[in-house]
Amino acid sequence: MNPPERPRAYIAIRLPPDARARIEAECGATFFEGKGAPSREELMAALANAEGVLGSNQLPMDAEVLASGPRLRVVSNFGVGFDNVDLKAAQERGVLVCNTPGVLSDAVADLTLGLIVALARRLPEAERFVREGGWGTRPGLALGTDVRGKTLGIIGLGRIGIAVAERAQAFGMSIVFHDVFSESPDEASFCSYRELDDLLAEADFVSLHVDLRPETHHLVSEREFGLMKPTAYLINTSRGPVVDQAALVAGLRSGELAGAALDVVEEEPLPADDPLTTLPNVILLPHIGSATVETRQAMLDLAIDNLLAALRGERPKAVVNPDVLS
Ligand code: 8YV
Repeated sequence: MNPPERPRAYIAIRLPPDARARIEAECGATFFEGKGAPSREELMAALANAEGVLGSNQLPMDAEVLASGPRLRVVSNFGVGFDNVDLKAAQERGVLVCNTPGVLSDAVADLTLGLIVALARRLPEAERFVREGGWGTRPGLALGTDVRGKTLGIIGLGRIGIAVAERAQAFGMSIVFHDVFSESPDEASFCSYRELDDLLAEADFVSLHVDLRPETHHLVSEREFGLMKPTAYLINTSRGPVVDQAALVAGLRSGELAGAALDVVEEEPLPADDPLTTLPNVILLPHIGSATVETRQAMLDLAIDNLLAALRGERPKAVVNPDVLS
């Protein structure tokens, strides 16, 4: 009697040998071996006989791509965000969507506090000053500001937002938050709820921690920048399109806000000629919120766990659309 056919998976990110071996022990796997990510055409061709796919959350899992995988049962995102997947189409096709929540909250929160301090103490400017031969606090090297005693406004108080609040509390900040799902999350009794407009008017630092969905697209735009203090800073480690980038550039140029730190932007990679690159009061990072050795290992472990569990017909640890299971 022939052994049962092993499920087939397509792995759309480069993996270390041990991770590949873990997958191949249970699946017939095809691995993307190129640089970056597969093209749309490569992805659709690879999904033709795949039951599972594991990839970064920049993989365009829209309705057409999902339809190119008639046997597809699970999309396992290497990341917590899932805005790359058409959830409606996945639901209609009975495809599970999995992500990696929780394991990257500390890494993103650490980076967020790092950006708050970098903005407050003008670290990039000071670093450039030393490289150019400067030292001390020459008149042109303006002083920074204290973080202690300032107000941090967190938009989106989920796992990452709460991890940021805990860190900010230790830095002596007052924390206000706006969240559309809960006005009093248990873990955040030390934070105060604010309506969005009130948060924007009150905060010295505004940090975005929402997922990208239609309701949060351009959540912060011209009107919102007009409500912020001219001394306030915006930090975005969530998704680029949550911010109306053209309005941000205009606001930074006109002094509606003092500066910004962006780990994510509307078009990634950021075009070299993007106006943001010309602004001295902007810190730009290449989407490295989860980019630590330990965190990326934990994300990969969880993404593989999710993939293999789904292919075994078991409930994965982290499911975005559990209705599919019923
Ligand atoms: C990326 C992220 O997943 O987890 C997310 O949603 O945006 C990041 O952690 C990571 O950069 C891999 O693409």
